[in-house]
Order: sequence, then C-alpha cells, then structure tokens
Amino acid sequence: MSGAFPEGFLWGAATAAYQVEGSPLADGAGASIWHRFTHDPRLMIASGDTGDVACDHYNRMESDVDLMKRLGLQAYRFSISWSRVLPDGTGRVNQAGLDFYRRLVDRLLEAEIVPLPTLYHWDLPAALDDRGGWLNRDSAEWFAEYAAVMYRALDGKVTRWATLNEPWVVADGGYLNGVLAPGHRSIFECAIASRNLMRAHGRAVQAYRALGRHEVGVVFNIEPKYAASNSAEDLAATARADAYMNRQYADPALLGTCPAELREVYGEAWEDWPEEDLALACQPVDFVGINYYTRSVVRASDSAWPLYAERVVQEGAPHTETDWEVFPEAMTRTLLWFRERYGDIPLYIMENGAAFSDPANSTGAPIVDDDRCRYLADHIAAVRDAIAAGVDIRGYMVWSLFDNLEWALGYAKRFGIVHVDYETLERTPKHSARLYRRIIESNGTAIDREIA
Ligand code: PNW
Repeated sequence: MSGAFPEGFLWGAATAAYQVEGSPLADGAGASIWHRFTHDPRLMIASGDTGDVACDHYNRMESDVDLMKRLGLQAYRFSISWSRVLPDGTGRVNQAGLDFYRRLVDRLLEAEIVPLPTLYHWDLPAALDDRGGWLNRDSAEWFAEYAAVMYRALDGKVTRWATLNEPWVVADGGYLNGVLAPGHRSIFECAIASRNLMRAHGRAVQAYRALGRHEVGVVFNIEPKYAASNSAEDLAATARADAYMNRQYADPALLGTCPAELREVYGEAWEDWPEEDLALACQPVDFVGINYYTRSVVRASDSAWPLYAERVVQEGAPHTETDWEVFPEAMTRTLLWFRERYGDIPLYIMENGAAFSDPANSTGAPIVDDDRCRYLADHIAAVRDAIAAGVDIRGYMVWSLFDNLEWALGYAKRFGIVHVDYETLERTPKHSARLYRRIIESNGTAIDREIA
C-alpha cells in the first residue's frame, strides 16, 4: 500500500430516488415505470416490495441531511425523479416536485455538503413508457428537455451533473432480461434502448453546454472480466462479456465507436450505428463516474445465450449477500484499465459497497457490520493504489447511505452504512458509518488500521 489521497478528495455517500424517497405520487408527481413495475401483479418483484414508503426520505429530507452532516459526509450523490418534476415526462412542470430538489440542494449547501445529482437512475416517467420509452428515438429530446429544466432550476447551486446511471443495467435488466422495469425481454429492444440511452446522454450534455458553466458527466458500472483459462474459447467469451457490459456504453460516449464484439453478441438484432448517432453520443464530458462492486471470472458456454459466456463461481472466496465475489484488486485494475483505454479523464467512484446481513439488532444496540467495514477499507485502499499509479480520481461515494429498496431484490438486501428499521423508519448508523467518518476526517489514512 502506498500513496495518499489528494487534498480536496471528495468523500460522500450515494442513494437513488426510487430506492429511498417513498411517496412516489405525492404533490402532483406522475408515476414512473418503477412504480408501475412494483404494482403490476404480472411484473412486480418477488417479495411484493414497492417504493411506496422506502426510507421515507421524501418526508424526512431535512433530518436526513442533518444525519449526513453528523456522519461527516462532504458530498451526497442522489438522483432526481423525472416524473416528480415532469409528471408527463415532457411539457408541464410540477413546481412542488421541483421544490423538493431545490430544498434538498439548499439544505445540503447550508450543511456544506456538495450535491451530486444524477438525472436518470432508472425511473422513467410511465407516461413516456406509454410512448415507447427508450425504444422511441424521441427519448433523446425528452431527456434533454427534462435535463434543461433541472439545469435552470439549480443553476449556480449544482456544479457537477451526471446524466445517466449505468445504462447497461437499464438496457440489460429492463429490456433483455426483464428483471427490472419496464420488464421486457427482447434482444432487439435491448440494442435499440442502448443506442437511444447514449443519444439521450449526448443531448443532455449538449443542453448543459448551452446553459451551464460547470461540469457534466456520466456514470458507468464496470465489472472486470477475468478469463477462466487461456483457451481461445474462454478468451473470446471473456472479450464478449467485457464488450457487452464494460465497453458497450463507454466506447460510444468516449471514443465514438462501438465494440466489434457486439455484432456477434446481438446477432441479427445488431445494426451499425449511423455516424450521426455516434457523433451525438460522443460529447466531451468533464468527468466519468465509475460504479465498482465485483469482478467476474468467465468461461465459454454453449447454452448461455446471447453471450455464450458464463460466470464461474469462485468457491471458497468471500462473497457478499448478493453473491458478488469480494475482490478489491480488481477495482485498481478497473481504474487503470479505464485510463489506459479512455485517456486521462477525471474519475469519481460514484458507487462502491456491499450487501451483508446485519447481526440481529435490538433497539439501541450498536450494529456491528465488520464485513462491510472490511469491504470498504479494502476497496478504498484499492482506489488509493490506483491514485498512486497516476489515475486522476477525485472522489469516492459509498453505496449506500441507507439500507434501501434493492430493486428486484426488495428490502432484504442491505447495502447501507446506516441501518433503516422498516417498521419505525428509524435510522441507526452502523459501525461502518463510524469507520467511514474516521476515514473522511483523516482523508483516507484511517484505513491503514483496518487493512493492517
Ligand atoms: C447498482 N450488475 O446497480 C445501482 O446503481 C444501485 O442502484 C444498486 O442499488 C447497486 O448497484 C447495488 O446493486 C447494479 O449486475 C446492479 O453488474 C447490478 C449490477 C451492477 C450494478
């Protein structure tokens, strides 16, 4: 372990609107595809959980910001619910919805916490899904219109905007595997939605250049793929998996190209992007957000359509409650790879964290989450290694501030450094929150005691 975090490195925590806010239809908000997904008996998530209450952050925002302050956070990454602000997705603005985010940002600034909003964390207005959602080429214009409303409303207060969170998850989970909203299963739709998402990102960056004076970027999930063997089959399968998850969106946005392997992955569903779509997706950005959780080891598989690649479970290795292997070195590798491939762009870790079941908690008792403490310390050390190797990393946001609705997995999987009692909605900082405060106060050096 070597090096240190640069002065001014930004330490924070992240959430997303549908996962924490609750009150999805309050004060004139329109429904989102997530509201529809969790309430439609033909779709809905297995547990029957919904975002109707979630962490009730919508009603507890002020005291939640006070809690962030007590935890020592320097930044708060959150997302904006598009259909709170534009109930129909375009057109009429719902002032009450907009006001919620204005109040949140004002409260954060008063507390000297940097607001880091993301415009799209998966909750498309249902009214736009009725018009084809991300399958409609007009979605790029819809998104730019919404983005411009937000840029204007928070001008001078927000200095760093993210357009999309994890377009890969949106397209793969929402349009290919059907496990996330809107719950479709079509490889043709996955290809179309992927392209429109990146066109929308490009239009939102253009809209920012026309209106804003600060920074705009995009957030990608990266899960490095390790080949299970050096056989030609496994190496090719690993390249397909890597292209599909890690390069499918970053290449168009940052290089203006599409990975060659995608033609093979999508087969007859593949269409070369016209030059104008590549040009639109590839707008200069001021930063890239990286979400890192795990790696995967990949081997070829004749049955695993459409990638013909499958994950090899690493028996005996530590895993989180979401069955993700704990493998911090891969985070350093990811960050080095990213700079190598895409150049020296300022990076923020916009998500990193782990679901572990908390030991039984009687009211008031401390919540000892040693597994999460270890995970965070080891991964923050991995970020430090990447910085020591010269990667320009500006900040780290832990996922998540709160236990929250883990999408299709419901409330059972807890990622928070703050425990949420879903009966009383009481918040209780876990040991990891206390550790994280020491890490922040020491600008990272407190991890040395943990990783020794
Ligand atoms: C991220 N994968 O999702 C999301 O941005 C969060 O909203 C979510 O709660 C968090 O990770 C924890 O799951 C991902 O399968 C979901 O590679 C799945 C993957 C990656 C990211």
